[in-house]
Amino acid sequence: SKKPVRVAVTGAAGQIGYALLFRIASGEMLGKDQPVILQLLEIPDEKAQNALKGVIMELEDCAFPLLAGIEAHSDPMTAFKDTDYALLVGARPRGPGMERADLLAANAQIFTVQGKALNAVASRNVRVLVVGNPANTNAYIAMKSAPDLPAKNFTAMLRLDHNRAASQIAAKTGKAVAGIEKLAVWGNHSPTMYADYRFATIDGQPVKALINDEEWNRNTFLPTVGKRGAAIIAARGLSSAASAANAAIDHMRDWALGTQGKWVTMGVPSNGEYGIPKEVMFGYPVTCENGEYKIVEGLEIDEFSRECINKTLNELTEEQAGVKHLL
Ligand code: NAX
Repeated sequence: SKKPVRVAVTGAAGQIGYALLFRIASGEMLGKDQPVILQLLEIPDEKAQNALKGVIMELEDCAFPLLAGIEAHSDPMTAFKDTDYALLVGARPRGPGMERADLLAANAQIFTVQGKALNAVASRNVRVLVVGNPANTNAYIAMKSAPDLPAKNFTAMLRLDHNRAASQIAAKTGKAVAGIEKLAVWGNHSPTMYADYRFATIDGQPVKALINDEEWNRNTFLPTVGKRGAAIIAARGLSSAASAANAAIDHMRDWALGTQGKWVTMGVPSNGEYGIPKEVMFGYPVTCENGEYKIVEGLEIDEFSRECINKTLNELTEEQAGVKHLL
C-alpha cells in the first residue's frame, strides 16, 4: 500500500474546514488508495483550539481507513513540517468598520508568516492552495514569502466560480452539468472574475450556439456567477462552506490526479500568458497531468473578453500593489 502523504489545513475549525476535512480523510481528494496524515492549524486562541479538538474527536470517530494520523497545531512552523499539500483556508474576515486596506494588511501579515513557514519546513515540492480571501492576493503573498519553493506550486481557488458557472450553464441549457467541457474563468476570485463560455461545449455541442443570447451572458449569467457568494450569504446568513470545500477538493484532486485533457480553472502565477504581467495570481483555464497544471494557450480574446479581463486584472494589480510594501 502507498506511503501516507501529509496534508496541512489552516482554519481547520472553521466552517469550510468542517466541510473539508472529512472528505480529505475519506480519500475524495487524493484517491481511495492514498493514506493521509492531517496537520491542522488554528489560531492559538483557546476557543479555536478547543473547537479544533472537537473536530479531531469527530474525525477519530469516523474511523477512516485512510486516515493515518491527525495533528493539532497553533504554529505554522510545526503545522507545515514536511507537508506535501497545504490548503490555506483560515484568513482574517472583514470586521465591522474595517477598510479594504486594513483587510489586506491583516491578511498580508498572516500569509507572509505562513509563506515563510512553508519555505522553511514544507516538502520542497509542496502544492499550495489558498482559499482564504482575498484568495489571489493571499496566494501571491505566500508565494513571494517562499522564495525557495517553486512559484508555480502556489495557487488560488477559482474553482468555486468555475463550478458555479457550469451549474448556471447546465440550468440554462437544460442539460447535465457533467457534459460541460472547455469552460474558463479568468482573473480574480471576486465579482470582477470573467466566466467565459465562448469555447465551452455541452455534450459536444457549442454552448454559445445553444444559448445564443449575448444579453443573457452579460446581464444575467456574469452577474449571477459574480454575486453568487453574496446571494448565499443573504439566503443562509453564512458564507458558502460546503460548496467552497467541494471546490477545494476538486482543485487539489485534479492537480494531483489529472484532468484527462479536461479544462478546469485554477488561479496560478502568470508567466505572461494572454498579456497578464508575470507573477500576477490569475484565474486561467488549465489542464492537469502528472501532478502539474498547464495553462491552456492560444485562445482568441475578443474585444468584450479583453475588457472583462482588463477589469479583473486592474483590480488584482491594485490589490497586489497595496501589499508590496508589506512583503
Ligand atoms: P470561518 O470564519 O468559519 O473559519 C475560518 C477559521 O480560520 C477560523 O476558525 C479562524 O480561527 C481560522 N484562522 C484565522 N486566521 C488563521 C490563521 N492565521 N491561521 C490558522 N487559522 C486561522 O471561515 P470560513 O467560512 O471557513 O471561510 C474561510 C475563508 O475562505 C474566508 O477567508 C472566506 O472569505 C474564504 N472563502 C473563499 C472562497 C473562494 O472561492 N476562494 C469561497 C468561500 C469562502 O468565502
